[in-house]
Parts: sequence; structure tokens; C-alpha cells
Amino acid sequence: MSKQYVEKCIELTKKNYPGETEFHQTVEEVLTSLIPVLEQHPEYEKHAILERLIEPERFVSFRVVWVDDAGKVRVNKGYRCQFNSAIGPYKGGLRFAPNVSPSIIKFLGFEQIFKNSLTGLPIGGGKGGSNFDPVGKSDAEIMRFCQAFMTELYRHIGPETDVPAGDLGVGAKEVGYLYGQYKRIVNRFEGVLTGKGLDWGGLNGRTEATGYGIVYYANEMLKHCGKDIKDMTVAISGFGNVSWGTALKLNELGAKLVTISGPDGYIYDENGISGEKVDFMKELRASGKNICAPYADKFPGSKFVAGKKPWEVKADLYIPCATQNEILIDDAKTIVSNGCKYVCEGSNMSSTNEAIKYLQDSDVVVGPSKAANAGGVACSCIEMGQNSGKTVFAPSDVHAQLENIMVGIHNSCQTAAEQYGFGYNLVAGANIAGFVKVANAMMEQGYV
Ligand code: 2IT
Repeated sequence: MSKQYVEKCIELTKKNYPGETEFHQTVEEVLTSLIPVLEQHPEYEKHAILERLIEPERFVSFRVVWVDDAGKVRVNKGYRCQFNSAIGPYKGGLRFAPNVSPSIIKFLGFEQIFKNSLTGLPIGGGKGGSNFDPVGKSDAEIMRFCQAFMTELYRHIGPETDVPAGDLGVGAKEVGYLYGQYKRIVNRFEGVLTGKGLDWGGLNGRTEATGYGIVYYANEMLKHCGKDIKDMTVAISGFGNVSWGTALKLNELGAKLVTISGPDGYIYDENGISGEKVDFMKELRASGKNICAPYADKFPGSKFVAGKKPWEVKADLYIPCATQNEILIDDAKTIVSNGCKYVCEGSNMSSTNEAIKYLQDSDVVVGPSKAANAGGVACSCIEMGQNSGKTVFAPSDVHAQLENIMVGIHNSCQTAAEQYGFGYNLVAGANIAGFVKVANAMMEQGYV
């Protein structure tokens, strides 16, 4: 019965949003693991919870017009998907990348609903962005683009309505320009964005929160399996904000990190990526070129492997931190043949559904991104509280709260999976634990 209900809703998504493959992928992944829950709780079907959950409450699409340094008029697409506000104001990042499409924004927004619910904090799910490519753009161009983008976005957001943040291509600099324009338009200094500068409302601890949280989550997985993170050789992908925070915390906890990567290939450093090498990741990012190759020139003993992903390097733990679908079925096979037993997803939807199934069937423990990377948005919510309370929190308090939240998320995933007969399946557990709270809130608020 429930299986048919789930299949009907997956088909409905495909029919309503043809060609939006990333969105179909996440809907299929989440809904499939909810079957035992729907079986035990027929009220969810009766109240059409799934049909309502897969349809965004609002999807705004707009034109962004700006002028480049050469005086040429440029036109981009802008989006904000306000997916679900059952448990709080819409919350989620903005992504600027050339492949941003309605499908990418919907998949990210859908994941965000469950992720935000898992944090235990009062935040709904949303996501936005643009197909603007920040690579190779001057600061002045980025500022003009951000101002043009916010000139439309401002009317749809607000501290109690929808609070965007950064994501790929949107860091502290872009958040600054976006915030400046918002304030100029509305004439109010308020917590409408998170990831702000530390001198003007930003949370001390937000920058590293996503990466730290991922490592706390991986550590809980390892502890559950009787392993010590100190004994782990770790391969991560990416070199952006998430990878950087992950690298810092891995080193602090005594693990050995041997890879980072970019769209150009990966770096293998058998001496370990720590100290000034981790600092160098920030320089790579600030270069605006989106390549990691210069690392190998700077640090002798490391090597750059062009055009490949780091999963071919033997490691005990893999943490993808770059972008969606970076672990495909062939990568999953490589990971298994390397003898690895642990994958903790840092990037949103790091693996295809086929890859997750292969890993799990091969006894690899998978930490799903919607749970493992929730530390970023959790600290964003703490930033919202800091702003509305007109106060400033100490970084030590933030870090302690973050660790508690991540331990709590791991426990919720574990408990929910066990309760519904999945064993230690954190992928199913994250979906179930995230879903139940949102579904109950939707039922209590009536047919809206
Ligand atoms: O994917 C994510 O959770 C984010 N990009 C952060 C969202 C947020 O609102 O901090």
C-alpha cells in the first residue's frame, strides 16, 4: 500500500517536473526510505503529506541584468525556492554556478527541508541561486551582479520569512555585497542573511561550522563501529569552505588527510595536508580560478593528478566535499575495492542512489549529507538568534553547541533507522527523522 503511494508520488514529481533529474533523484531517495513509516502511520497519506511535501510552497524565478567591466550588458537567471515552512522560516543557501538550474535548486531545497529538521532548530527549507559563474570575474563585477540579484530577491525574503546564506560560489564577499544592497533598499539592519562578516552580525564559528560538523558526525559513525579517527587516513574532495573546515578538524582530531581536489584534478600528499597547507586552501580559493594544481608546485612531495577524482587513492575514510553526484557507481566500486568501510558525505547529495546502494550492499557505512553537513545551517540558525537577540556569542559556546547538535543528529538518525527496521542505516534514518517532525507539523497546521 505505502509502496504504491510512494511510487505514485515519485511518478508525480517526474510528470510535474520533466527533465529535472537531480530533483527526481532526491525525491526518490527520500520517499523510498519512508515506506515503513507510512505503513505505520496511514494518517500521512490521508492528509496528502507526500504530495504537499514534493511541491514547493513557492518557486521564484527572475531575470538578473548587470554590466561587466567591458561595458557589456549581461543577463542571468535568478531563483529562490521556498520549499517548506512547516517548522520555521525558509532557510538555505544561494549557489552561484553555471550549472544552476531549477532542478539543482529544487534538489537542494528539498534536501534542506530534512537537514534543517534534523538540526532540531526552528528552520524550514529553501534554496536559491543563479547560473552566474563567479570564476574569472573581477570584484567589481561580482559586486554589481550581487546588487542586481538582491534588487529582485529582497522583496521575497526577510528575517522571519526567508533567510538565505552562502553555498558554492557565494562566500563572505558575496554575502557582504548582497547584504549591503538589501540594507540600502529596505533601510533596516536585520538578520536577513547568515554567513555575514564578524564585525556586522556574523557568527564567530559559522565559517568552519560545516566542515567541523562533518568531522564530528564521521567521528560518531566511527565510534559506533569501534574505530578511532586517529587511526584513519582520509581522502576528501574539493578545496572550498567545506573542505577547509573538514581539513582543520581532521587534523585537530589526529587523522591523516592525504587528498584535496578541484575541477582540474586532485592533489595527493602522502606527508599529510596540515598546517600551512590547509591555510593554502584559502589562497587557492581567493585566486578565483577554481583550480587546485598550484598546491603541487608549492609543496614538494605532493603530486597533482589531472582530470581524476581522489577516490582512486587508498584511504580508510572518504569525505566528498565538492558538489553533487561526485560518487558515481564506478567510484563506489573503486572505494569498495580499496577496502574502505566508511564514507561520510560533505557535499549535498554527494552520491548517486545507485552508488549509495552499492556501498551499503558492500558493508560500507554511509553518512548522508543531509545529516553530516547540517552543522553549517545549524550555526546559521544560531546566527539568526544572535541577530534577533541583538547580541554576540563567544566562539567557544558556538563550537560546543555545534558538537552537541552533531552528536544529537547522529543519534536521531541511528534511533529512527532502528525503530523502522533499517538497522544502522544512517541514510534511511536521516530521511525518517527529518521527515517525521515536518510531517507532524504540517498535519497540525491544517491544509495549507
Ligand atoms: O547546504 C547548506 O546547508 C548550506 N549551503 C548552508 C545553508 C545555510 O542557510 O546556512
